[in-house]
Amino acid sequence: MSGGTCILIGAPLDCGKRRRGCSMGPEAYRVAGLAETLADLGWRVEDRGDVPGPKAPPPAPAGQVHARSENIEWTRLLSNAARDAMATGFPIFLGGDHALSLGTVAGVADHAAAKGRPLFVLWLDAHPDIHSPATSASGNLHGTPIGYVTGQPGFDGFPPMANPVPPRNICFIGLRSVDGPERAAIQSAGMRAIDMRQIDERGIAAPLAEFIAAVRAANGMLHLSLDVDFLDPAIAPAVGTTVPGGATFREAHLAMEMLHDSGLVTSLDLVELNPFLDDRGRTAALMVDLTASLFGRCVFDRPTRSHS
Ligand code: EXY
Ligand code: MN
Ligand code: MN
Ligand code: MN
Repeated sequence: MSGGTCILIGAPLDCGKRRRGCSMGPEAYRVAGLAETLADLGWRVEDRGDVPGPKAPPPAPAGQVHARSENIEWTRLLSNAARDAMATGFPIFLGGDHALSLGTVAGVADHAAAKGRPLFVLWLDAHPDIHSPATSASGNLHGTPIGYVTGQPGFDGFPPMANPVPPRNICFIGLRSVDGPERAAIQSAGMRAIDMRQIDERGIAAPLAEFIAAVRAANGMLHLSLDVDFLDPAIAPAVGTTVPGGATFREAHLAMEMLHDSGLVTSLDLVELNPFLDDRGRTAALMVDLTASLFGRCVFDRPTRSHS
């Protein structure tokens, strides 16, 4: 897996929640050397700069999902950017908070549908982000992208999902903070939901390998959405929604290495980095390091499946 074109797209979306800071995420990845790291691995890198979306409005009153014009505009802009980038390369969206995935996954899903292939989504996150505006207690849109991309009702004003992702095509790994309505939604839809206890008991390799096998069997395309809070806060403090007991450095790298070897990943979100909360850039550096493992950095090469 090298020699293709990575397309960096800054998505400084910062209005999916109240705490500010994710708007500085795209530049932090650039300062941390993401483009140079990918080029060193043999990839052509095209940095398209930041999508010129609206600045974050003042925080909404508590309990109101940030389904306001700014987020709706971001969703439209990012789905267009995703569709466009998928046509010529491997888009890497530099967040920005997880509300950016309403648009990125929608656009990638449209591309996959045009190709006649199913889209699968791997959600590496402490949270399933499967709320809809009707179930969200916090009113924060970054807790709803999976609700939106699976076509749940309640996203009034947002572009309708033309190609909803089937819940069976979604795999959560790293869960350890799940609200009541989210648990109900996951269980009723029979979604793949790997919480940290399963990782403790089975390791990350076994459940991830099962999901990879399902994607391959379906000739699927795979969108990876990596939330900083998937990682243990001790190694990744720069995120506003830390939850103790996250993935270790090696669990995270093993996941990336396995995904690289699968050859199935075709798009990536890096989300929720808040440089304002970082410790001398070490979280940004770790996210770049993990991206390097996803794009082929390894000690010994292993046979990589032909890329989709
Ligand atoms: N489930 C909680 C809520 O909906 O407010 C917390 C969501 C955190 C979302 C971060 C992006 O992962
Ligand atoms: Mn390779
Ligand atoms: Mn998230
Ligand atoms: Mn999260």
